[in-house]
Amino acid sequence: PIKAAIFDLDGVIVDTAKYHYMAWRRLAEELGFVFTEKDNERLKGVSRMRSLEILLEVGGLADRFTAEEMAAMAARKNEWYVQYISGMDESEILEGAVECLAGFRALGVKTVLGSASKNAMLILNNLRLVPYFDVIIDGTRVTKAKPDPEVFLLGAKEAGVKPEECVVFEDAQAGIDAAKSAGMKAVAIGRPDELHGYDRIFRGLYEVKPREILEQD
Ligand code: B16
Ligand code: MG
Repeated sequence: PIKAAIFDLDGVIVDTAKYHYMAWRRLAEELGFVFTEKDNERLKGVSRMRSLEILLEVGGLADRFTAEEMAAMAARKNEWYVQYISGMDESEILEGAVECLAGFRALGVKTVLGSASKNAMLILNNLRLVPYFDVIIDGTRVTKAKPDPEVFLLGAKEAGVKPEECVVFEDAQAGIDAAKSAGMKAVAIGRPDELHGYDRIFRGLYEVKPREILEQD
C-alpha cells in the first residue's frame, strides 16, 4: 500500500520555471546570446550547475570557462532568481495542490517534498506551505541530482516508509526516471507527448484524486 506521497516543487506545486527562465535569459544576454523559452525546457528538474552547462552549450560557449567563473555565473543567476521569487505568495500555488496535500494526509499518507532546488524553503515559506509537509528534502540535503534517486530515497527514509510504498508526483523527465529507479510509483504531471516511463499521467494536481491513487495501487 501507498504510505507516502512525494511531491516535486517546481512545476508541480508552483510554476517557478518562468522565474528560472528570466534569470537564465538575463545571464545569456550578458554573455551575448539569446536563450529561448524552448531552450529553457531542457533545464526543468535539472540541477543549477548542470543547467548552466546546458545554457553555455546553447550559446556555443561550452568549455570556455574555469570552474570559478562557472560558480560565479551560477551565483549571479541565483541572486536574480531569488529576487524574482521573493515576491511570490499563496496566489502562485498551482490549482489543486493544497487539496491534494491535505487529501493524502486525511487518508493517513505522509506528505514529502522532494525537490532539487536549494531555494525550496524560501518558496514554501512564501507560499505558506511548510505545514502541509511531514518531511522536506531539498537541494541542500542531497549531493546527487535527479535522475539519481537520492532525493526520493532520503524522503522515504525520513518518512519511515519503504520506497515501494511511495508515489512520486513529477513534471520533469529526470524526476520520473529518478522515481522509477528508486522503485517508486511515478505520476507524471504534464503532457504525454513530452514525458515517458511513468505509471500515470495528469495535467495537474487538480486532476489527482488521492483516494483513487491509493485504490489503484
Ligand atoms: P535552484 P524541482 C528544480 O526544482 C528545478 O526544476 C530546476 O529547473 C532547477 O534548476 C533546480 O530545481 C535547482 O534549483 O537553482 O533553486 O537550487 O523541480 O526539483 O523542484
Ligand atoms: Mg519539477
